[in-house]
Amino acid sequence: MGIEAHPDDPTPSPLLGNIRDGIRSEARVKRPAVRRGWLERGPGPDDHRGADEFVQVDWDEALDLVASELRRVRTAHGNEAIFGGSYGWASAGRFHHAQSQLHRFLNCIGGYTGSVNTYSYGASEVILPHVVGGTGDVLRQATTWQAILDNTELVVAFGGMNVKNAWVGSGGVTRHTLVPSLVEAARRHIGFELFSPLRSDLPADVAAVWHPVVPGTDVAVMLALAYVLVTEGLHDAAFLERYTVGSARLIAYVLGDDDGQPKDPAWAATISEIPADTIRALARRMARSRTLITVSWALQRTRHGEQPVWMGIALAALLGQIGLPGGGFGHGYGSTADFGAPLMRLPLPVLEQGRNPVQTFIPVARITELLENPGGTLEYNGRTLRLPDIRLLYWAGGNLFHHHQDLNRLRRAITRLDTIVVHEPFWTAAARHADIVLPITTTLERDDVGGAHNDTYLIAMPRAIEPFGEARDDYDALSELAKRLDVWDEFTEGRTADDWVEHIYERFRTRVGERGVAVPRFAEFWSAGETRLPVSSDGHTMYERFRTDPDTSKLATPSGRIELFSETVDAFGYDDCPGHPVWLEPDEWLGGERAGRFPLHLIANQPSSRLHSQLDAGAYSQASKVAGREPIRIHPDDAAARSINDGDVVRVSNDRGSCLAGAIVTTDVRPRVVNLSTGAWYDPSDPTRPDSLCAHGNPNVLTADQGTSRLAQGSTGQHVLVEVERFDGEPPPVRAHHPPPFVARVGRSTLGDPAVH
Ligand SMILES: Nc1nc2c(c(=O)[nH]1)N[C@H]1C(S)=C(S)[C@@H](COP(=O)(O)OP(=O)(O)OC[C@H]3O[C@@H](n4cnc5c(=O)[nH]c(N)nc54)[C@H](O)[C@@H]3O)O[C@H]1N2
Ligand SMILES: Nc1nc2c(c(=O)[nH]1)N[C@H]1C(S)=C(S)[C@@H](COP(=O)(O)OP(=O)(O)OC[C@H]3O[C@@H](n4cnc5c(=O)[nH]c(N)nc54)[C@H](O)[C@@H]3O)O[C@H]1N2
Ligand SMILES: [Mo]
Repeated sequence: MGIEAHPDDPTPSPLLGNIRDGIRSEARVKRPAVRRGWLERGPGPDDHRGADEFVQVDWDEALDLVASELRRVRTAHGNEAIFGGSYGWASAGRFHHAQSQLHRFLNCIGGYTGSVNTYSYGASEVILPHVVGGTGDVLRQATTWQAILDNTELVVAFGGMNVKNAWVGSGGVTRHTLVPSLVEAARRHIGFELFSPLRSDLPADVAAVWHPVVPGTDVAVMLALAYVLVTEGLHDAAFLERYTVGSARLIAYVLGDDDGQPKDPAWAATISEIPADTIRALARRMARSRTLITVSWALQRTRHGEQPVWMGIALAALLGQIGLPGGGFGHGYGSTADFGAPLMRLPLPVLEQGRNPVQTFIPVARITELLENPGGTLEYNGRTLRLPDIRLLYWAGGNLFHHHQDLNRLRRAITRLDTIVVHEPFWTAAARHADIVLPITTTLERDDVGGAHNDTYLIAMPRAIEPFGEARDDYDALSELAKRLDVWDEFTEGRTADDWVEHIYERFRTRVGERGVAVPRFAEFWSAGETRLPVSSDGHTMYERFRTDPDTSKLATPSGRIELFSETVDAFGYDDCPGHPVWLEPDEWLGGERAGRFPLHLIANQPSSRLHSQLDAGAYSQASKVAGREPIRIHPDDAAARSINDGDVVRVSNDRGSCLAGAIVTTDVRPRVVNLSTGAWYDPSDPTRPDSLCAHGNPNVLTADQGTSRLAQGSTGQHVLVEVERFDGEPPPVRAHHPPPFVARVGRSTLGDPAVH
């Protein structure tokens, strides 16, 4: 098998280097498998999940078991006892999108308890509608790179624009353009001010001024910038008057009128370690330049993550440049590949999921609380959610032992369940903690059509290799279950997978046709291999129309304007997210009490060597490991104080858990900050213990499972306080990419082969 980049891609993604050997790794699920304890004792609470052996069974038996268990749970507890949130990225392809498939199936059988929002920008999804009336403009219609290159003079980037993140885009991306855009920006002498604990959040070719801010304190810096603008008369009062509400309340807070503490540069300096003079000079420069303020998604994946997003918008409003070409606010540059690309604004082929009759849901990152607290309640965005009693967890296309926080707590929480069903191509930790695992094909093993918002190509994705082992498509597995549960007609509508791919393409063709865009018929598209879609706007600036006419192009907020004070949010009465942006001390930060016990701030960001946990066994990801473990970057001063040398195995720990990692000593991270990215497959060295050391370096054994605030309840996985020490002695082996132990079934021996492996 060979992997080649698209000929039109100026800078192909190095992550392609994971596919070839990753896709056929030893970690593939070959046959359906059932956890031994579940097979012997039936459904029910069990603390052996993740430590038990598996019994391989044939597809018919596995499907019969899943179908009868779904029937039992539905009858005994109702459909709301099935959690089908099933969060995760799965892989590219519009039809075989695992989550859509599962949701459609579960809707056919009466519904499920679901989840809302994402781990990516869970806080933004809830705060943005209160502030600017929705998420679409900010997250889907950002100011394009063309507008930035042509107009912007200064980019103030909180969290930077790390090019490693732009190697991927949700749904896929054909042309990777962040690097050429940044290079061109540097050529045009656009200034970059990088606020980040990591220098690598902008590439070295961009001569950025690096402000190594204390993690979690950007809001203090933003408030102090606002303080300088207001006290020196540099803010745009006319803009505030015409386009915003609540600026007086925010300004009173900035000046310290209500709490006696002016949010001046000296105050911010003590919190953020950014010198007061630097803040003052920057504020003045921002006021005299066409300035774009960007906030990376990472900043809101932290405690009080609503605040940097809200305050970033407020700061841009004070400058009065929102809606001016290349000015204003941006949230996601350098977070994914499509950000700042020309706008397309076309519908894509989709698989309809149907309607879910069950009303219960959680904000996605509250999964552990849901399992721990049946019958309890959860505050969320002005509501009190009731937490149902979940008996069956059904996951397809995500890895909750990758994405969720405080994995030891999650492991305890899943012991209460009756059954966990996971569809997976690989023996990930999620699969290993399941009761029934169905082997699923990867993208390369099936026909599909690929496309993404703001990507200008629609791609035919013909099967490139044969399905591995007994792997089947999610669609096949669910169709078989649908047959057993008497909803086959409804689920399949009588179509094969191939029929569906053509069907969703043709429906897309009709829908874009209604907008005057002609694309070829399916057969022609399929044999050409791709079709190009027209770009609707290349030089777009976010909120241009609103700025031109705020009365006819009102925002969908209660006031129709940007809300710097929100009556709605204020009325919720949340002390962790009041009515205007504020500085709130996080629980885990270098200035807090907890730093006395755990003195290093760990940044658990996205990995540069893979997409989340996917294809971790692939060559590019493996080449990044240090001493066989996930690399942790540490400043020379912090390393020296702990006698840690480059290449050493270290133990990273706090009171929630511990893991091993391989040290890289570098001045790319600021002192007292360490960086261990997510995605090393969770590898408890003793799976029978609930708090076992992870031998491989998964930071989610350390992170806190706590919402951003009662408003959004988003994930806060980006930040955690830890201690790091050199690990002397023989480190336990990394076994995460081996399949779990298999045994032959005891008793009833209807099985074919006894255990292999
Ligand atoms: N500490 C910390 N944690 C984080 C974050 C952080 O910043 N810090 N970031 C968070 C973010 S933003 C995200 S988006 C999440 C990502 O979390 P996930 O999206 O859950 O992570 P992936 O590793 O992409 O998991 C996708 C899984 O789907 C499987 N898969 C692929 N194709 C198919 C298919 O066709 N069918 C089926 N059934 N399965 C398939 C893959 O093998 C893989 O195991 O992680 C979050 N977790
Ligand atoms: N290669 C690769 N690319 C990816 C992904 C992947 O897994 N691999 N995942 C994709 C997904 S699902 C998502 S949601 C996006 C996520 O996009 P982001 O959330 O933007 O990405 P991260 O890498 O988690 O964080 C970006 C940077 O923010 C900085 N940062 C963290 N905390 C702070 C802080 O308190 N202050 C400041 N100023 N900076 C801080 C960190 O240095 C970090 O490198 O990435 C996408 N792109
Ligand atoms: Mo994400």
